[in-house]
Amino acid sequence: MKIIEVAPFLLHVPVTGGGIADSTHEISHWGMPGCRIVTDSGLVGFGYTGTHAVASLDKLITSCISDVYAPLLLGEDPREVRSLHCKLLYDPPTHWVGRGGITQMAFSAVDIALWDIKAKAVGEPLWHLLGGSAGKSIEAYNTDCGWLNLSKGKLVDGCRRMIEEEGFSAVKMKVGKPDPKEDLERIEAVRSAIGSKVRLMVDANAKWDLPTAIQYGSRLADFDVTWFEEPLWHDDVRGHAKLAKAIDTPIALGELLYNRHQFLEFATAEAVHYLQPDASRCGGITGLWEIADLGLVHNIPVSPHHGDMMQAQLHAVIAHSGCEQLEFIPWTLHCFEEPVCVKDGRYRMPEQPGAGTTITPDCFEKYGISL
Ligand code: 0YR
Ligand code: MG
Repeated sequence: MKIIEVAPFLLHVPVTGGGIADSTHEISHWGMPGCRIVTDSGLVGFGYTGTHAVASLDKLITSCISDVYAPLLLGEDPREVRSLHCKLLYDPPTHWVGRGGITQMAFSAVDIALWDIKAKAVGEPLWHLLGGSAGKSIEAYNTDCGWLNLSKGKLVDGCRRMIEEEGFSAVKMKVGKPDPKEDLERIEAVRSAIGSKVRLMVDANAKWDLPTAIQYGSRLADFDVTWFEEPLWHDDVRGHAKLAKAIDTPIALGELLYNRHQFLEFATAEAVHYLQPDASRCGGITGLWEIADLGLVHNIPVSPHHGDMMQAQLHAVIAHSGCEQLEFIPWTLHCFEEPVCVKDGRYRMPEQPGAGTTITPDCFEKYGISL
Protein backbone atom coordinates (compact mmCIF):
# COMPACT_ATOMS: atom_id res chain seq x y z
CA MET A 1 0.00 0.00 0.00
CA LYS A 2 1.31 3.46 -0.89
CA ILE A 3 0.39 7.01 0.01
CA ILE A 4 -0.62 8.88 -3.14
CA GLU A 5 -1.97 12.12 -1.69
CA VAL A 6 -1.89 14.17 1.51
CA ALA A 7 -4.81 16.58 1.35
CA PRO A 8 -4.98 19.23 4.09
CA PHE A 9 -8.26 20.58 5.46
CA LEU A 10 -9.43 23.13 7.98
CA LEU A 11 -12.74 23.12 9.88
CA HIS A 12 -14.09 25.69 12.32
CA VAL A 13 -16.92 24.19 14.37
CA PRO A 14 -19.07 26.29 16.74
CA VAL A 15 -18.79 25.44 20.46
CA THR A 16 -21.61 24.99 22.98
CA GLY A 17 -23.96 27.89 23.62
CA GLY A 18 -22.30 30.33 21.22
CA GLY A 19 -19.07 30.66 23.17
CA ILE A 20 -17.13 29.62 26.26
CA ALA A 21 -14.32 30.97 28.39
CA ASP A 22 -11.65 29.61 30.64
CA SER A 23 -9.18 31.78 32.56
CA THR A 24 -7.03 32.48 29.51
CA HIS A 25 -9.18 32.04 26.41
CA GLU A 26 -12.58 33.01 25.06
CA ILE A 27 -13.63 30.97 22.07
CA SER A 28 -16.62 30.70 19.79
CA HIS A 29 -15.32 27.91 17.52
CA TRP A 30 -13.08 24.88 17.74
CA GLY A 31 -10.47 24.63 14.98
CA MET A 32 -9.62 21.34 13.31
CA PRO A 33 -6.66 21.71 10.94
CA GLY A 34 -5.69 18.32 9.59
CA CYS A 35 -5.39 16.10 6.58
CA ARG A 36 -6.80 13.20 4.66
CA ILE A 37 -4.10 10.73 3.67
CA VAL A 38 -5.11 8.93 0.48
CA THR A 39 -3.65 5.56 -0.52
CA ASP A 40 -3.52 3.60 -3.76
CA SER A 41 -5.69 0.94 -2.08
CA GLY A 42 -8.61 3.33 -1.84
CA LEU A 43 -8.31 3.59 1.94
CA VAL A 44 -8.26 7.13 3.32
CA GLY A 45 -7.05 8.11 6.80
CA PHE A 46 -8.21 11.21 8.68
CA GLY A 47 -6.17 13.08 11.27
CA TYR A 48 -6.37 16.53 12.78
CA THR A 49 -5.27 18.66 15.69
CA GLY A 50 -7.26 21.05 17.89
CA THR A 51 -7.04 24.85 18.01
CA HIS A 52 -8.94 27.95 19.02
CA ALA A 53 -9.91 28.52 15.40
CA VAL A 54 -7.68 31.42 14.41
CA ALA A 55 -7.53 30.91 10.65
CA SER A 56 -4.14 32.58 10.13
CA LEU A 57 -2.50 30.24 12.69
CA ASP A 58 -4.46 27.18 11.60
CA LYS A 59 -3.20 27.70 8.05
CA LEU A 60 0.39 27.54 9.28
CA ILE A 61 -0.44 24.06 10.54
CA THR A 62 -2.08 22.93 7.28
CA SER A 63 0.73 24.37 5.18
CA CYS A 64 3.26 22.58 7.39
CA ILE A 65 1.38 19.36 6.61
CA SER A 66 1.19 19.94 2.87
CA ASP A 67 4.54 21.68 2.24
CA VAL A 68 6.79 19.93 4.75
CA TYR A 69 5.38 16.53 5.72
CA ALA A 70 3.51 15.52 2.54
CA PRO A 71 6.69 15.21 0.42
CA LEU A 72 8.19 12.95 3.11
CA LEU A 73 5.09 10.73 3.04
CA LEU A 74 4.29 10.31 -0.65
CA GLY A 75 5.09 6.80 -1.90
CA GLU A 76 5.49 5.40 1.64
CA ASP A 77 3.47 2.53 3.11
CA PRO A 78 1.18 4.22 5.68
CA ARG A 79 0.96 1.05 7.77
CA GLU A 80 4.61 1.50 8.79
CA VAL A 81 3.40 4.21 11.11
CA ARG A 82 6.08 3.98 13.81
CA SER A 83 8.83 4.15 11.25
CA LEU A 84 7.16 7.10 9.49
CA HIS A 85 6.68 8.78 12.87
CA CYS A 86 10.46 8.67 13.39
CA LYS A 87 11.16 9.79 9.84
CA LEU A 88 9.04 12.91 10.34
CA LEU A 89 10.17 13.57 13.91
CA TYR A 90 13.88 13.38 13.21
CA ASP A 91 13.75 15.07 9.80
CA PRO A 92 16.70 17.51 10.13
CA PRO A 93 15.23 20.64 8.49
CA THR A 94 11.99 20.22 10.44
CA HIS A 95 13.47 19.62 13.84
CA TRP A 96 15.75 22.64 13.42
CA VAL A 97 12.67 24.87 13.44
CA GLY A 98 10.18 22.66 15.24
CA ARG A 99 9.79 20.06 18.03
CA GLY A 100 6.93 22.09 19.51
CA GLY A 101 3.99 24.25 18.48
CA ILE A 102 2.89 24.37 14.86
CA THR A 103 5.18 21.67 13.47
CA GLN A 104 4.37 19.28 16.30
CA MET A 105 0.63 19.80 15.90
CA ALA A 106 0.88 19.15 12.16
CA PHE A 107 2.99 16.07 12.90
CA SER A 108 0.40 14.82 15.41
CA ALA A 109 -2.41 15.15 12.86
CA VAL A 110 -0.39 13.08 10.38
CA ASP A 111 0.39 10.37 12.95
CA ILE A 112 -3.32 10.04 13.79
CA ALA A 113 -4.28 9.74 10.10
CA LEU A 114 -1.66 6.99 9.65
CA TRP A 115 -3.03 4.98 12.58
CA ASP A 116 -6.52 5.45 11.14
CA ILE A 117 -5.36 3.84 7.88
CA LYS A 118 -3.55 1.03 9.65
CA ALA A 119 -6.65 0.06 11.59
CA LYS A 120 -8.89 0.41 8.52
CA ALA A 121 -6.49 -1.80 6.59
CA VAL A 122 -7.01 -4.67 9.04
CA GLY A 123 -10.72 -3.91 9.33
CA GLU A 124 -10.64 -3.31 13.08
CA PRO A 125 -11.27 -0.42 15.43
CA LEU A 126 -7.89 0.97 16.47
CA TRP A 127 -8.34 -0.02 20.14
CA HIS A 128 -8.46 -3.65 19.09
CA LEU A 129 -5.42 -3.36 16.83
CA LEU A 130 -3.56 -1.81 19.80
CA GLY A 131 -4.40 -4.83 21.91
CA GLY A 132 -7.31 -3.49 23.95
CA SER A 133 -10.28 -5.44 25.21
CA ALA A 134 -13.99 -4.61 25.00
CA GLY A 135 -14.19 -5.52 28.68
CA LYS A 136 -12.50 -2.30 29.81
CA SER A 137 -14.88 0.47 30.76
CA ILE A 138 -13.66 4.05 30.29
CA GLU A 139 -15.02 6.83 32.44
CA ALA A 140 -15.93 10.16 30.84
CA TYR A 141 -15.68 13.24 33.00
CA ASN A 142 -17.58 16.29 31.81
CA THR A 143 -15.94 19.70 31.38
CA ASP A 144 -18.66 21.28 29.24
CA CYS A 145 -20.67 22.33 32.31
CA GLY A 146 -17.82 24.12 34.08
CA TRP A 147 -16.87 27.16 32.01
CA LEU A 148 -15.67 30.35 33.66
CA ASN A 149 -18.12 32.60 31.79
CA LEU A 150 -21.14 30.83 33.33
CA SER A 151 -22.89 32.60 36.20
CA LYS A 152 -22.69 30.76 39.50
CA GLY A 153 -26.34 29.70 39.12
CA LYS A 154 -25.86 28.30 35.61
CA LEU A 155 -22.63 26.58 36.62
CA VAL A 156 -24.30 24.85 39.54
CA ASP A 157 -27.40 23.87 37.52
CA GLY A 158 -25.29 22.53 34.65
CA CYS A 159 -23.04 20.42 36.89
CA ARG A 160 -26.04 19.06 38.76
CA ARG A 161 -27.80 18.20 35.50
CA MET A 162 -24.76 16.32 34.17
CA ILE A 163 -24.82 14.16 37.25
CA GLU A 164 -28.53 13.70 37.90
CA GLU A 165 -29.77 13.53 34.31
CA GLU A 166 -26.78 12.50 32.21
CA GLY A 167 -25.26 10.06 34.69
CA PHE A 168 -21.70 11.44 34.90
CA SER A 169 -19.78 10.63 38.06
CA ALA A 170 -17.15 13.36 37.65
CA VAL A 171 -17.18 16.98 36.49
CA LYS A 172 -14.51 19.64 35.96
CA MET A 173 -14.91 23.37 36.48
CA LYS A 174 -12.71 26.29 35.55
CA VAL A 175 -11.13 28.74 38.00
CA GLY A 176 -9.21 31.96 37.43
CA LYS A 177 -11.68 34.77 38.16
CA PRO A 178 -9.99 38.13 38.85
CA ASP A 179 -10.63 37.52 42.57
CA PRO A 180 -9.75 33.95 43.60
CA LYS A 181 -12.22 34.25 46.50
CA GLU A 182 -14.97 34.14 43.89
CA ASP A 183 -13.49 30.89 42.57
CA LEU A 184 -13.70 29.39 46.05
CA GLU A 185 -17.34 30.46 46.37
CA ARG A 186 -18.15 28.83 43.03
CA ILE A 187 -16.36 25.62 44.01
CA GLU A 188 -18.19 25.53 47.32
CA ALA A 189 -21.54 26.01 45.55
CA VAL A 190 -20.84 23.23 43.05
CA ARG A 191 -19.63 20.83 45.71
CA SER A 192 -22.68 21.34 47.86
CA ALA A 193 -24.98 20.89 44.82
CA ILE A 194 -23.38 17.67 43.56
CA GLY A 195 -22.89 15.99 46.93
CA SER A 196 -19.85 14.26 48.30
CA LYS A 197 -19.78 11.16 46.08
CA VAL A 198 -19.16 12.83 42.71
CA ARG A 199 -15.58 13.70 41.86
CA LEU A 200 -14.86 17.36 41.17
CA MET A 201 -11.78 18.69 39.39
CA VAL A 202 -10.71 22.33 38.93
CA ASP A 203 -8.68 23.79 36.07
CA ALA A 204 -6.85 27.14 36.16
CA ASN A 205 -5.48 26.95 32.58
CA ALA A 206 -2.11 28.23 33.79
CA LYS A 207 -3.48 31.52 35.10
CA TRP A 208 -2.10 31.70 38.61
CA ASP A 209 1.34 32.51 39.95
CA LEU A 210 2.94 30.43 42.68
CA PRO A 211 1.85 32.55 45.69
CA THR A 212 -1.77 32.63 44.49
CA ALA A 213 -1.70 28.91 43.77
CA ILE A 214 -0.30 28.11 47.22
CA GLN A 215 -2.72 30.39 49.05
CA TYR A 216 -5.90 29.37 47.26
CA GLY A 217 -4.82 25.93 46.12
CA SER A 218 -4.46 24.89 49.75
CA ARG A 219 -8.18 25.58 50.22
CA LEU A 220 -9.20 23.11 47.50
CA ALA A 221 -8.84 20.18 49.88
CA ASP A 222 -11.79 21.59 51.88
CA PHE A 223 -14.00 20.74 48.92
CA ASP A 224 -12.43 17.37 48.24
CA VAL A 225 -11.13 18.41 44.81
CA THR A 226 -9.66 15.40 42.95
CA TRP A 227 -7.05 17.42 41.07
CA PHE A 228 -5.88 20.98 40.49
CA GLU A 229 -5.15 21.30 36.77
CA GLU A 230 -2.60 23.61 35.15
CA PRO A 231 -2.27 25.88 38.18
CA LEU A 232 0.89 27.59 36.83
CA TRP A 233 2.57 28.46 33.56
CA HIS A 234 2.88 25.36 31.35
CA ASP A 235 6.68 25.03 31.33
CA ASP A 236 7.35 25.81 34.99
CA VAL A 237 8.56 22.47 36.34
CA ARG A 238 10.10 23.89 39.53
CA GLY A 239 7.03 25.95 40.37
CA HIS A 240 4.76 22.92 40.09
CA ALA A 241 7.16 20.88 42.21
CA LYS A 242 7.04 23.56 44.94
CA LEU A 243 3.27 23.72 44.74
CA ALA A 244 2.97 19.93 44.91
CA LYS A 245 4.90 20.01 48.21
CA ALA A 246 2.85 22.89 49.59
CA ILE A 247 -0.74 21.71 49.04
CA ASP A 248 -2.69 18.50 49.62
CA THR A 249 -4.61 18.46 46.32
CA PRO A 250 -2.97 16.47 43.50
CA ILE A 251 -1.74 18.33 40.41
CA ALA A 252 -2.72 17.47 36.82
CA LEU A 253 -1.12 18.88 33.67
CA GLY A 254 0.14 18.14 30.20
CA GLU A 255 -2.43 19.44 27.70
CA LEU A 256 0.11 21.93 26.36
CA LEU A 257 3.23 19.76 26.48
CA TYR A 258 4.68 18.48 23.25
CA ASN A 259 6.72 15.37 23.92
CA ARG A 260 7.69 12.60 26.31
CA HIS A 261 10.80 14.42 27.53
CA GLN A 262 8.72 17.28 28.88
CA PHE A 263 6.47 14.82 30.71
CA LEU A 264 9.53 13.07 32.10
CA GLU A 265 10.81 16.37 33.56
CA PHE A 266 7.57 16.92 35.48
CA ALA A 267 7.38 13.30 36.61
CA THR A 268 10.94 13.10 37.91
CA ALA A 269 10.62 16.49 39.66
CA GLU A 270 7.53 15.13 41.49
CA ALA A 271 5.63 18.08 40.06
CA VAL A 272 2.58 16.19 38.74
CA HIS A 273 0.12 13.51 39.92
CA TYR A 274 -1.98 13.03 36.77
CA LEU A 275 -0.55 13.17 33.23
CA GLN A 276 -2.79 14.77 30.61
CA PRO A 277 -1.21 14.27 27.20
CA ASP A 278 -3.18 15.32 24.15
CA ALA A 279 -2.61 13.12 21.11
CA SER A 280 -3.34 16.02 18.81
CA ARG A 281 -0.33 17.88 20.22
CA CYS A 282 2.13 15.40 21.73
CA GLY A 283 2.89 13.34 18.61
CA GLY A 284 -0.36 11.58 17.81
CA ILE A 285 -1.27 8.11 19.01
CA THR A 286 2.41 7.12 18.96
CA GLY A 287 3.37 10.04 21.21
CA LEU A 288 0.42 9.54 23.54
CA TRP A 289 1.33 5.87 23.91
CA GLU A 290 4.92 6.69 24.91
CA ILE A 291 3.72 9.16 27.53
CA ALA A 292 1.19 6.66 28.87
CA ASP A 293 4.08 4.16 29.20
CA LEU A 294 5.96 6.79 31.17
CA GLY A 295 2.94 7.17 33.43
CA LEU A 296 2.93 3.44 34.07
CA VAL A 297 6.63 3.40 34.93
CA HIS A 298 6.22 6.29 37.36
CA ASN A 299 2.90 5.04 38.70
CA ILE A 300 1.16 8.26 37.64
CA PRO A 301 -2.36 7.87 36.22
CA VAL A 302 -2.88 9.11 32.68
CA SER A 303 -6.05 11.01 31.85
CA PRO A 304 -5.76 12.52 28.34
CA HIS A 305 -6.93 16.02 27.48
CA HIS A 306 -9.88 16.24 25.10
CA GLY A 307 -8.08 18.38 22.45
CA ASP A 308 -8.53 15.75 19.80
CA MET A 309 -12.19 15.73 20.79
CA MET A 310 -11.92 12.23 22.15
CA GLN A 311 -12.22 10.39 18.81
CA ALA A 312 -8.78 8.84 18.27
CA GLN A 313 -7.72 9.15 21.88
CA LEU A 314 -10.50 6.93 23.14
CA HIS A 315 -8.94 4.03 21.23
CA ALA A 316 -5.57 4.51 22.91
CA VAL A 317 -7.17 4.95 26.33
CA ILE A 318 -9.09 1.68 25.92
CA ALA A 319 -5.94 -0.17 24.92
CA HIS A 320 -3.34 1.29 27.30
CA SER A 321 -3.33 -0.04 30.84
CA GLY A 322 -2.07 3.29 32.22
CA CYS A 323 -5.28 5.09 31.18
CA GLU A 324 -8.70 4.83 32.71
CA GLN A 325 -10.43 8.07 31.98
CA LEU A 326 -10.94 10.62 29.23
CA GLU A 327 -12.19 14.19 29.33
CA PHE A 328 -15.54 14.76 27.58
CA ILE A 329 -16.41 17.92 25.64
CA PRO A 330 -18.96 17.20 22.90
CA TRP A 331 -18.43 20.14 20.53
CA THR A 332 -17.52 18.27 17.35
CA LEU A 333 -19.29 14.94 17.76
CA HIS A 334 -21.71 15.61 14.91
CA CYS A 335 -18.78 15.83 12.47
CA PHE A 336 -17.87 12.15 12.55
CA GLU A 337 -19.10 9.02 10.88
CA GLU A 338 -18.97 7.24 14.23
CA PRO A 339 -19.03 9.89 16.97
CA VAL A 340 -17.92 8.78 20.42
CA CYS A 341 -20.89 8.10 22.61
CA VAL A 342 -21.22 8.38 26.38
CA LYS A 343 -23.90 6.68 28.39
CA ASP A 344 -24.15 6.80 32.19
CA GLY A 345 -20.77 8.49 32.31
CA ARG A 346 -18.98 5.73 30.37
CA TYR A 347 -17.74 5.64 26.79
CA ARG A 348 -19.29 3.10 24.45
CA MET A 349 -16.77 0.91 22.60
CA PRO A 350 -16.24 2.18 19.04
CA GLU A 351 -17.08 -0.48 16.47
CA GLN A 352 -16.07 0.82 13.05
CA PRO A 353 -12.62 0.08 11.57
CA GLY A 354 -10.13 2.89 12.05
CA ALA A 355 -9.37 5.53 14.66
CA GLY A 356 -12.86 7.02 14.68
CA THR A 357 -11.61 10.14 12.91
CA THR A 358 -13.53 9.86 9.63
CA ILE A 359 -15.25 13.20 9.09
CA THR A 360 -18.54 13.34 7.15
CA PRO A 361 -18.83 15.18 3.79
CA ASP A 362 -21.61 17.22 5.38
CA CYS A 363 -19.28 18.55 8.00
CA PHE A 364 -16.69 19.59 5.39
CA GLU A 365 -19.41 21.46 3.56
CA LYS A 366 -20.76 23.18 6.63
CA TYR A 367 -17.59 24.09 8.51
CA GLY A 368 -14.80 23.94 5.93
CA ILE A 369 -12.54 26.99 5.67
CA SER A 370 -10.83 27.45 2.31
CA LEU A 371 -7.05 27.11 2.37
C1 0YR B 1 -10.72 26.15 25.81
N1 0YR B 1 -9.48 21.29 29.14
C2 0YR B 1 -9.11 22.51 28.82
C3 0YR B 1 -10.87 24.76 26.31
C4 0YR B 1 -9.67 23.01 27.54
C5 0YR B 1 -9.92 24.47 27.44
O1 0YR B 1 -9.42 26.33 25.41
O2 0YR B 1 -10.64 23.92 25.24
O3 0YR B 1 -10.41 25.04 28.59
O4 0YR B 1 -8.78 22.70 26.51
O5 0YR B 1 -8.34 23.10 29.51
O6 0YR B 1 -9.00 20.68 30.18
MG1 MG C 1 -7.37 21.81 30.97
